[in-house]
Amino acid sequence: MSIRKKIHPMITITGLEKAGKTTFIHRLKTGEFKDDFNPTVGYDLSIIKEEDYRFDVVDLGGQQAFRSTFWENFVSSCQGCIFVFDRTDKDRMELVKEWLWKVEEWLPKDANFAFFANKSDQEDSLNIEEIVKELDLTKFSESPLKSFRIFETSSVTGQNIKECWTWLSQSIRRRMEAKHSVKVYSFEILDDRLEPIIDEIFVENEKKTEIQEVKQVFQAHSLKMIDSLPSINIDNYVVHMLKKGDYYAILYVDKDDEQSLARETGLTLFFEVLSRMKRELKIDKEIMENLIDSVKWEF
Ligand SMILES: Nc1nc2c(ncn2[C@@H]2O[C@H](COP(=O)(O)OP(=O)(O)OP(=O)(O)O)[C@@H](O)[C@H]2O)c(=O)[nH]1
Ligand SMILES: [Mg+2]
Repeated sequence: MSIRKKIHPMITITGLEKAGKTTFIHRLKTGEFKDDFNPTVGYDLSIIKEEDYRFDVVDLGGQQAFRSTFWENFVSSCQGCIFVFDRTDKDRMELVKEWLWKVEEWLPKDANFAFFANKSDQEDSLNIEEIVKELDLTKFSESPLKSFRIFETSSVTGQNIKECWTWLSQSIRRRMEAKHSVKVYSFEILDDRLEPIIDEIFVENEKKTEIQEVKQVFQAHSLKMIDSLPSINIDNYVVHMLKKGDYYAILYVDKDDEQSLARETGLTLFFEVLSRMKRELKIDKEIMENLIDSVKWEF
């Protein structure tokens, strides 16, 4: 029995106003250059589908008002990010630097980060050495971000537009596919007196005996810690404790699985089961198994 969380990778497009973010998205989606976009107000979302994947692309407004309100929220939860820099914009280097490094700080450490030296078709533009120096781009070698690349781009000629997208989308896909799904061995829901309402084991035979033992050990030594500990390790398992209102959920997963994903998916299950309980729907093992199966990655 395994759970995979429903997720569509999100890519954020950052950069000061007029850097060329909206024009880039249009070029990427249509292969054409269009030069009369209005400044983006707030942000625009677009969907890019590739085989069975769906990428949600957030084109963020670059004006100060939007930078300081929307950016952090999107950037801090995306899988990939592009910072578009207009290489003819020589007078705003300090401001660009300030926001570039804010984005670097907000980004999840495993996200891919692409820097666009955009409008490369323009003659009067900064060369790469100048850009690297002025914006401190060499510092990315010390950044905790695992993956950073510079692209010289142009939405007029199409230079590096596809190449960058391929790099981003392929890296994100590879990373997602490599992520473990979460194996759920057992799931319990307890009421406020810690009495079980639901208690299911999703494995058979020797494994079932092993899990039963782990559950006994947990009950003997750790159940009383339920209000103070998020999770504990028992042998080859991790037991996660979740609370919502008057109810508790306990999730038994493999210690080799990614535990943040385990917690998130445990919560998804917990909410689903609680909402069924509220509607007074019966929940047996088969229904639990179907619920677990339904919490899959969906691209
Ligand atoms: N020469 C040239 N001009 C570009 C390029 N990309 C965008 N532009 C022009 O730059 C201007 C701003 O482009 P937008 O795409 O609207 O900029 P933006 O980053 O979305 O701006 P905001 O929505 O205000 O944040 C437009 O006049 C575009 O035609 C490029 O690669 N080369
Ligand atoms: Mg725009």
